[in-house]
Amino acid sequence: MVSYQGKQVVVIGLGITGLSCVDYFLAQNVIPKVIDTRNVPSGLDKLDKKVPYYLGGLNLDWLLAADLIIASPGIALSTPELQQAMANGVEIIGDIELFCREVNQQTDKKIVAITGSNGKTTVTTLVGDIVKAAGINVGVGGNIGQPALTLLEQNCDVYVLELSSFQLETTYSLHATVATILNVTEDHMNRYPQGLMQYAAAKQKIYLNARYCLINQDDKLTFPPHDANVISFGLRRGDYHLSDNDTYLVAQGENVLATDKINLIGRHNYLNALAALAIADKLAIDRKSSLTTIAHFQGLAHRFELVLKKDGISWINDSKATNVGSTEAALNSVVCHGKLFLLLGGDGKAADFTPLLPYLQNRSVELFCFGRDRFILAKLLPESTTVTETLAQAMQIIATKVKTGDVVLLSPACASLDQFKNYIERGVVFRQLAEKLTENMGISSCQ
Ligand code: UMA
Ligand code: ADP
Repeated sequence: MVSYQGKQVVVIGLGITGLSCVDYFLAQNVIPKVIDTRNVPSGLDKLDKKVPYYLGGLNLDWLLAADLIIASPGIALSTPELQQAMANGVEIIGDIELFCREVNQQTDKKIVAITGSNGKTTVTTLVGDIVKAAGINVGVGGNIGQPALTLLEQNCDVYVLELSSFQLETTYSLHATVATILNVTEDHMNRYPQGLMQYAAAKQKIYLNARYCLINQDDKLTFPPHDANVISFGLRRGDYHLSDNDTYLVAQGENVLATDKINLIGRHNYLNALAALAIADKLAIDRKSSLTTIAHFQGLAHRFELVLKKDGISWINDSKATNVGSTEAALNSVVCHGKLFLLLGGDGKAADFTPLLPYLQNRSVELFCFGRDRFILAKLLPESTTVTETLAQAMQIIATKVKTGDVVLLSPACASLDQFKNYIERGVVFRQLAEKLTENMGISSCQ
């Protein structure tokens, strides 16, 4: 274990990351101090009684007296107090840096590091499944919801980490066997006032010291800034790509899997499958085993998930589409022989929605806009839009209009937090309403 004995350590953030850091230090008898700007942070009741804490603001005296500050991903490095501590020479790192320093001590361990604006959780889960199916002891964590430090006790041979741009900002010692940026489209612009390039630069840190960099051939922002050992995936080009008409996954020139044998739906998910296969190949996992896992992978809930097909009407829950890029992917993938009823809405995080326009024009589509940014969204296609306050109101109206061949797609392009606890709750509401409303339809059509 890397030793921090004798150091004054301050952990900022008392969420799941902060708690995992506190546990890590307590295990080596270092008692950190904890700060959270929230008055009642989520992890407070789980904090060990012997750990001093300060809530409701940043305690500058503690910060300036520290040897080491561990910043949780939810706190921006640009926060003035952190800038002041940095200027005073205090080292500031994140939980992923602590994790990497530990793993780097053991030469036989491998890290797969996955970032991107969209598809991180899908690819991370799929790679984890592939590695596990190959009989290798694997730990899956990071932004996916399992703090990386909690994986250390499992003593895995391969760690598959989903990393956010926030986590990468405070990471310096990552030496991934394979690192990838799946794609870069606008998100979290509230944390990146200088715009997309600043956000992309944070993501680029994933490639530092990587043995292989897996890039998206169709997205220049995923290319490493320095000379690197590059492999690529893409739609029609790259080492791993799709055949014409998207019928096969092609790996190094060979058709390896027919897409109609894959449970995942949507072209973006075929790209995710290609990325996962490329990673698995670089981990020297038996190709046949990887392809079997890819074919059987069911996908994750709330991500372009067909939750109901009844009376020829498809209801697709893509509640995890919390930015414009993910809704673009859904619109690119949705197959609709009738009318598309698209539900957009929530907190747009100051995004520009106009990239959605080309996917909506010249198509039989009706928009239903709800939530905080409903009026901004309604400007996309005013003549074909109904504005309602809530998702439920929108769905009530849709239920009176849908016919066989139509698709109802919740792919909101916005965060859910203005009206829901999270994207999961929003997706559950959509599914339940779809079931309830189609139940009524069934009764009326029988009468
Ligand atoms: N916060 C404060 N004051 C503080 C510290 C945090 O107000 O002093 C706020 C943050 O702004 C945020 C919330 O508290 O709204 C939680 O922040 P945190 O850093 O304590 O978060 P954790 O609970 O530790 O969860 C974090 C990731 N959260 C964020 O990056 C905001 C989780 O990703 C991740 O699963 C977890 O670590 C384990 O690694 C969530 C996320 O939304 C799912 N990530 C973003 C995304 O996917 O788009 C990047
Ligand atoms: P993340 O962890 O990056 O948020 P998820 O796998 O949870 O990614 O998917 C989030 C949203 O992005 C979902 O709406 C999903 O359908 C969409 N999505 C998944 N993969 C891609 C991709 N490769 N490109 C664009 N959108 C994608």
